[in-house]
Amino acid sequence: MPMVLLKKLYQPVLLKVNNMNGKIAYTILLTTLMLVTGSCSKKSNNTKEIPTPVIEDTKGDGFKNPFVTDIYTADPSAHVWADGRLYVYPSHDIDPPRGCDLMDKYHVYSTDDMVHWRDEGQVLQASDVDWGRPEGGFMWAPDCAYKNGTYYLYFPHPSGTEWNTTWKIGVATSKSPAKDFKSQGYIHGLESLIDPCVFVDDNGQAYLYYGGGNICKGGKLKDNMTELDGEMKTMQGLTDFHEASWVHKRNGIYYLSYADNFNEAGKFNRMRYATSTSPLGPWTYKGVYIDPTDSFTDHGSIVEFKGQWYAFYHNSSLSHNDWLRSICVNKLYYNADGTIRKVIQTDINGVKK
Ligand code: FUB
Repeated sequence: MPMVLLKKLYQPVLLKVNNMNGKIAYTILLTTLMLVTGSCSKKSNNTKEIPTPVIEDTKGDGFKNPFVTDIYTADPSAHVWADGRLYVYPSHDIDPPRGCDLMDKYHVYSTDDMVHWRDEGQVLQASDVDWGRPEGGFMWAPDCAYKNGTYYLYFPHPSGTEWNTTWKIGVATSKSPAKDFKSQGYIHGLESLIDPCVFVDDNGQAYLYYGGGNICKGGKLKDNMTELDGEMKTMQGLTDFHEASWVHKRNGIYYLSYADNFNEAGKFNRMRYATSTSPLGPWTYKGVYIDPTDSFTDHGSIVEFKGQWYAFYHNSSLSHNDWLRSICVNKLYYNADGTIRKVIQTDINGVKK
C-alpha cells in the first residue's frame, strides 16, 4: 500500500513491531493518525444578561471513567433524543486487537442520569454491510442523526480489501435510536476519508463533516440524509487538524472540535476546537480542551444534557493497550466569552487524573 496514501489519512503513521509467538509481525499504528452575580442586584432595562458562569470543582466532577468496562469502546458520539435519554454511539475495539483492523459490532449506550448506563446491545456489524470489504472489520468511528422520524447511523467502512483507499461513509437507518438499524448503502461523491459527524441545525438543515490526515471537509446533506446537497468544502481556519471532527452549537456559535497531531514524550492526540458564526466556517481556532490521555488516539463529542454540557472522549486506562480503548465522559464548562475550559479528566474512582 503506498505510504503516501497512508500518510494522507494518518499522520504520523508509525510502524510498530510486535513480537507474537516468537515471530515478528508488523502492524500499522493508526494515528490516522463568576462570578455569581447577586440575584438581589438591581438590573436596568438595557442591561445585557450575562450568563452565570459555573465554577467547576477543580478536583473534577467525580465521574468514574471509563464508564463502559465490560467491552472495549472508542470514538464516542453522544446525542440526546426526544425520549429524554442521552445515547452514545461508540466504535468497538475487539480483543485481541490488530491495530484498528478488527473493529466491529457497534454497541449503543444510553443513560438518563449520566451515572447509570444501559448497554442497548449490538446494532450493526461489518457482515450486515453488503457493499463492504469482504474481510470485514474496520467499522470505525460512527455518528448518529435524527430527522423526520428516522435515525441515521453513519459509519466509516472500506468497500475493498485495500482498505486505505476505499473508505466510504455508510448509512444505516432505523425508526429506533438503538436497534433495528438496516444498512442502506453509502453516501456517494465523497473521498476515501473517515470519521463522519452529522450536525442538524435548528432549521432542520443537516451538515456532514468528515476527514483525516489533515483534511477536514463539510457540506450540506439533502433532506433524505443520504445524499450530498452540493460540494463538500475544505474547512478553513483549523489548526493542526488530524481527525475526529464534531460540530455542536451553543448560543448561536458553531464549534468544530477535533483531534490534533500532538506527539511528545509518549503522549499523543489532544482535542482542539474552533468556532464560527456559520456551520461551514470559516473557523477561528480557539485552543485545546482535552489534554492527551494515555492512548495513542483520542476522539470525542460535546453535548448538552439536562442543562449541563459534557465532553466524551476515550482512553486506554483499562487495557494499557492503544487499540483496546474505553469511552469516558466529564463535565465541560464554558467561560463567559464562549471559550471552553480545559476538561478535567477523572479515573475509575472518579478522582482527577
Ligand atoms: O477508532 C478508529 C479510528 O481511530 C477512528 O476513526 C479515529 O478517530 C481514531 O480514534
